[in-house]
Amino acid sequence: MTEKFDLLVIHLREIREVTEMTGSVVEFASTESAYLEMPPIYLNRGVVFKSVGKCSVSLVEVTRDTRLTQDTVKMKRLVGYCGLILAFLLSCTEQAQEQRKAVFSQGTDCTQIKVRSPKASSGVYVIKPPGVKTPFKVYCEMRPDGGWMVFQRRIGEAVSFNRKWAAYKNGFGNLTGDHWLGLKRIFFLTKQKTKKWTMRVDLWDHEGGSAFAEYTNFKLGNEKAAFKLHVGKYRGTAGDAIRGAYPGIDQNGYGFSTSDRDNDGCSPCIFGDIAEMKCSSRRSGGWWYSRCGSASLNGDWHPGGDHIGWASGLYWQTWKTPLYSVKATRMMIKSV
Ligand SMILES: [Ca+2]
Repeated sequence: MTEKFDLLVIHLREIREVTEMTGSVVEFASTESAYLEMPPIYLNRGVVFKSVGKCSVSLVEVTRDTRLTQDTVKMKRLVGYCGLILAFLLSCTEQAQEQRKAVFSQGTDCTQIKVRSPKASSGVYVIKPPGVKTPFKVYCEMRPDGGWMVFQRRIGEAVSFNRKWAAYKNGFGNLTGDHWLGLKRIFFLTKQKTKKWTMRVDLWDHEGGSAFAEYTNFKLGNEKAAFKLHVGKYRGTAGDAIRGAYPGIDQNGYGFSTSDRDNDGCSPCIFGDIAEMKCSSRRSGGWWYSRCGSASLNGDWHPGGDHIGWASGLYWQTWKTPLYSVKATRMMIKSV
């Protein structure tokens, strides 16, 4: 059996060797990858999927507004063309099709993968939550208490978190290092009515210490609701900074804010002699700021020795002062 795809269009500076592919993603020898979906055609970089067998690939170079007339290819008008555009006509063997099914069934989330394979190790997996069209890669932290899907990690300054709404919505960074998985994906996972989710925050300081906070019944609202944060009961050693170090700054129930999307409840907020309109301006990264609140883990990362005194740092005010920027953070969820 030959499976035919209509068309794949990607932006590349040069032709790369195709190393892996799935039904919807092709991975190249470099870090680029591209989604294949009809319609629409859309592009992605830095998200890679596991190999699902060998596929024959024939390259067809096309230019803007060119229409291919081959019977298996329908060229859509290319909008926003820049750089070299290549079209790949792909066909896979039946064997590849079988392998693809195997890869696609890695699970609906990290928790399910861990239940199915109790010895599974931490690492990058492909998941496909119900109702999500395109599977995506996530980092699963496999622990004795379950498989957790990491949606935020800070370990250094390799990736800037000073980004706008679209980036926080769609995700950025490297799954095995600093990254933000994307509000859209977290929303799709946690909106499932058949499951509840526990969210865990891990924090590490510069002196070798660590602390955690766990919340039951974690979920996000949709984009219209600004991905509103919802958490249930707290337990942990870091304190409940989501609800705040003092009354009136509860982040539970608050929408997400970025420098270009203000849902922080300050218009302005008065802190001593400072009137603040946008919590994200001093704290840089996006967060569920609630009158700025007392947790902020998407600000600027600061190295040890230079980690005290920043309003822009990574802080969890029920554990350390807001002027103490922690060394590393991790946020993750598991289904229960
Ligand atoms: Ca505001």
